[in-house]
Amino acid sequence: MTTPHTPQEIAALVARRLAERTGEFAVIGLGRSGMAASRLLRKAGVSVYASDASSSPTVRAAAAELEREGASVDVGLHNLDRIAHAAAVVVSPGVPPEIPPLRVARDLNVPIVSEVEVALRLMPQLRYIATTGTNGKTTTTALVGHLLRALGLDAVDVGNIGTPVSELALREAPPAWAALEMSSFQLHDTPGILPDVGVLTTLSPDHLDRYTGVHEYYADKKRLFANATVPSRWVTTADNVDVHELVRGVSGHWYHFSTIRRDVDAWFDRERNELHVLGAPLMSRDDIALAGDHNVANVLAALLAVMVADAAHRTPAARATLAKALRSFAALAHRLEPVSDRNGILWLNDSKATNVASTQVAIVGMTRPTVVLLGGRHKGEPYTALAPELLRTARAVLAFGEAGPLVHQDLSPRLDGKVPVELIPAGISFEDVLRRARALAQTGDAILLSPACSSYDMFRNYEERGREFARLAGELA
Ligand code: UMA
Repeated sequence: MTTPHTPQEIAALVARRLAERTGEFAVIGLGRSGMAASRLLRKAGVSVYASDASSSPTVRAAAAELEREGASVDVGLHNLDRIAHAAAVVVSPGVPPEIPPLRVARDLNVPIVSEVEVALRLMPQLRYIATTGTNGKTTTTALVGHLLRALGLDAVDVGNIGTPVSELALREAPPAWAALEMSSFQLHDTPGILPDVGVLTTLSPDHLDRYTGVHEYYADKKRLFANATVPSRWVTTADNVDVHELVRGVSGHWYHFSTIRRDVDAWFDRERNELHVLGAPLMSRDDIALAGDHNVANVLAALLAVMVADAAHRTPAARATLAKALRSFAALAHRLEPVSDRNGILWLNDSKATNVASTQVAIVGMTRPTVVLLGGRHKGEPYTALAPELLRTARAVLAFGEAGPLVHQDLSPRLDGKVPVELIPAGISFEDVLRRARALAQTGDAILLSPACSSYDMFRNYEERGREFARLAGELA
C-alpha cells in the first residue's frame, strides 16, 4: 500500500476504512469531540479504542458510557501499542500534536483525523457553510445559522462553536444544513473538508503557545481551501493583508466584504448607514443590534455566504427575509455582553476574547472610562499592542492570573503612569479581582473582562469564566 500524504489521500483512506469497517479506530481525548466521535463510530459498527490522559470523574463517567456502547476504553493513559496498530486515529482539537500517541501514529503513517472528518464522511448529504478566522468566526457562524433558519431551512450551528459535528450525525434525522465553525486545530485534521461556501473572517497572531510561529497557524487556516476547485465558493474580507496573501491563487469564485472599501460584493455605506450586498442596499446599520464595525463585517460575511450558497437565497423575497431576520439577532454570550448596569457601572463580559486582537477590538469600541481586566493563561503574544487604545479609554488595568506579570511587564512602561497597571498577586481569587475592579470604577465607568488570554489557569473554559464574571457582577454591582 502506498503511504497517504496529501489531504485528499488521507481523506480517501479514512473514508475507505470507515466504509469497510477495517480495524480499530483509536479516539484520543474524551471531551465533547471524542465522546461524540466514539459514539458515532460505534453506531456505524466500527471498533473503537478510546483513551484519555486524564482520570477525572468526568472522564471516568464518559468512559463507562462508552464501554456500555461496546468501545474499549483507557482512562489516565494512552496505549501506544494499540494506537500504533489502529486503522485511524481520531484526535480532539485540544490535544497537543506533539504528545507521544500522535508522534507514534505519524511515524507509522496511521492517518490522523478530527471528529469533524469522521462526521462529514458519514453525512455525505450534509450541506454546510464553514467559517474560520482568528476573530469573528463564532459570531459569523451563529449569524449564518440564524439566516439559514430564517429562510426556512433545517440548519444547525456546529463545530468549534460548541456542538461536535458527530452529534449531528448521531441524530435520527440529521439536518439538511450546518453552519460549521472550524478552529485551526480542527482544520489541521479535516483533510476532506469541502464546504458549499467557505468563509475566512480575519487573520492575526493567535495560539502561539501551540504553534511554532504565526506561519504554522496560518497554514492550518489555509487548510479550509485544501479541496478548492473552480466551482468552489469562498467569502473573505478585503480589509486584511494577511488574508489576501494566504488565499492568493486558490481556485474558486471569490466574494469579498469590507467595512472600508466599496468596490466589493458586500460593503458598508457609512454616509447612508446602510449595508450593501450583491449590488443593492439590504438594510440599515441601525437595525442590527450588534456594536462595533467588526460586527458589521461579521454580518456582511454571513449575508454573502448564505446568499451565494444557493440562488434561491438571493431572490428579492429572500433578501427581505434575511434583513428581517438580522433585526432579531442578539449579541452572543461572552462577546462584549452587558451583564449588569447598576449604580452607573456597566459590566461587560468579553470572556471569549482569548487573544490580543480580539481584546483590541473590544477596547477600540469602549466609549466610557473603563477598568480593564487582562490575564489568564498566556498564549504567546505580547500585550504591548493594546497600549495606545488603553491610553485613550482605560481608567485602570488589572493584570491577573498566570499571565499577570507578563501583562504588567508589557503594559506598565507603555502606559507610563497615565493609566495605572495593577498586578494582582498569584493566588488571589477571581472574586477578589472583581472586588478590586469595583473599587476602582467610578460612576459612568465600565468594567470590562476582555482578558486576551485563555481561561485554563483558573477555569475549565472561557464560558465558565464568563458565567462567573456575570454572577459576581450581579453580586458586586
Ligand atoms: N486530552 C488527552 N490527552 C492529552 C491532552 C488532552 O486525552 O494529551 C484530553 C483531555 O483530558 C480532555 C480532552 O482531551 O478530556 C479535551 O479535548 P478538547 O480540549 O479538544 O475538548 P472538547 O470538549 O472536545 O472541545 C473541543 C473544542 N476545544 C478545543 O479546541 C480546545 C471546543 O472548542 C469545541 O467547542 C468542541 O470541541 C466541539 O467542537 C472550544 C475552544 O476553546 C470552545 N476552542 C478554541 C478557541 O475557540 O480558541 C480553539
